[in-house]
Amino acid sequence: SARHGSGRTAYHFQPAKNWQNDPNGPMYHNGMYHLFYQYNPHGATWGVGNLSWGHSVSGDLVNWASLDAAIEPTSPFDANGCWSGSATILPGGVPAILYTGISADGEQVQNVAFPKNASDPLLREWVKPSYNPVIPLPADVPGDFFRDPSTAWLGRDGLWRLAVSAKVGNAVGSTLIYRSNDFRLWERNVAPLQESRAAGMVECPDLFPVAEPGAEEGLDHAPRTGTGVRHVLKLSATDTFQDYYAVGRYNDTTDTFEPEDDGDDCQSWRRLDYGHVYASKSFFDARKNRRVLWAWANETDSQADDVAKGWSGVQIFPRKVWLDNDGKQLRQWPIEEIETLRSRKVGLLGTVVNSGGVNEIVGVAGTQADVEVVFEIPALEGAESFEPNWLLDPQRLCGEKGASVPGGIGPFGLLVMASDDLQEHTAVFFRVFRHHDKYRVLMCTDLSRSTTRAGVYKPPYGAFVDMDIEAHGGIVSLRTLVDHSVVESFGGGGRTCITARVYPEHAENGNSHLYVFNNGTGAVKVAKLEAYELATATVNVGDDGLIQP
Ligand code: DQQ
Repeated sequence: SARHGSGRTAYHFQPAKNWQNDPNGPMYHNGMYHLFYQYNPHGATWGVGNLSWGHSVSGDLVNWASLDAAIEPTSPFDANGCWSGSATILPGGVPAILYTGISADGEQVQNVAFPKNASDPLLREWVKPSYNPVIPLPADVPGDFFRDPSTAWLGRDGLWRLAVSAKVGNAVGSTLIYRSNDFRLWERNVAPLQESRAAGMVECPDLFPVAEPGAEEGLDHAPRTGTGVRHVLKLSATDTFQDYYAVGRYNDTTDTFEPEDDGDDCQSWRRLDYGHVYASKSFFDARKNRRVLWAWANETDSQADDVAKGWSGVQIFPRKVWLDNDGKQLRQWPIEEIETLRSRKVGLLGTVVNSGGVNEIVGVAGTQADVEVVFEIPALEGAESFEPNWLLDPQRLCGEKGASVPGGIGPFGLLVMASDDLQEHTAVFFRVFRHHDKYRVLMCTDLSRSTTRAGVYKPPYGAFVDMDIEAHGGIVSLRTLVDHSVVESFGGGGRTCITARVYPEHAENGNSHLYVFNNGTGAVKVAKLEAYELATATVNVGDDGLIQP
């Protein structure tokens, strides 16, 4: 069908057609979720000058109704585009939007917008006060390097703060703080929140507090006197087109952020996802007391393909994020509402996959699936030994030691989006190495066989899973969401995430298979496997009746 042709997704967020990029201003307000997004209403490419804020609402973060664009480039302070920004719920419950406008002069400035009618449950119309921009371009920042205001928060002194990305002077990836007592007049703090001197320009800053290690609830931005609260700073780096985060301490007096275990350059921090996502943004979901993350996953076929199919770009399935027990890394997990889409289920329990084994998981449609596996390694001693320089480039290691290269323990994992003859498949797998007296777990998504089509980007993606597999009894888990052209994987309980876009030829006609495989020398046990077929969600197909707060 047209819906599923060319990799169109069934339960990931997409507008009905055209280009989308960054998620903007996600929020929960009056029983309704809102997602805005960078949208070109005129076509399937990023259109300089016509970026608008697309707008959709949902009662459950799964099914979405599309509304008219919330903000369009119609004013002198945004005539050349309405770029990324964030929502803030003001005291009293009325939301405000802060966003970057590309002015009639081509300069990046920060603007504010408010609901026209705050009692409209869908917040359909937004007004841009004529006093915009609220933050003009500073004298020491070039005109095209000042953008992406964050959600604002109140300090203990009663002043608002927001973070915004800038290149200050020469090639400094700075995140600036502005303060205000009325949300209208903003003053820059002398010190930046953070500087990544080795990075050219950073974008889309997201600063948020996290609960104590291991606690899964989210925190809002309420001012806190406690000293125990850690914060996470996420930055998107233009040099690498990747999202990085550090766990650290935010000082609300100096308005500065210090990573706890990482250096100053964000490009050396952990990545939110070791696949293909960018410009992520989180929000506090007061309905379920959790922090939810969105991110853009763009196409990896050609621009001509995008024009032909009439759309480009998806959002990741929303993820809950929290601080791991180790206090150092985030854990990410698909929000539980995905379970409302689960239909057919098949499972395995205690199956041993011997060396060279490829077991098909029969009974669920392999194009829309949610697969959770718990692998158990009976004997870790069989692990290959690890060469220290491999630490530097896990992605390369995944390329050299792909799914078909035998090892000691692993490669073992899943083959998804596989054709009848296995000519096409995407491999998501682990390999375990011994490094002195420790074990290292490598996670890979290998796209080299994902499609027989030419002109598609098919890299290996990879990263280590920061966990002690020995202390975990030789157990490592994998969850993979498959949605036509999206393969989104969560290794080690969401410690390492890899999102990939795939364009298998065979899937155009429907039939796709799922397998568990093991190309290691040692046997691997599937302690538990549950695979669910997922129903198609209602995503921006215009059925407003479905959306109930
Ligand atoms: N995309 C927006 C910018 C942002 C960039 C423009 C990140 O505001 O910096 O579409 O993808």
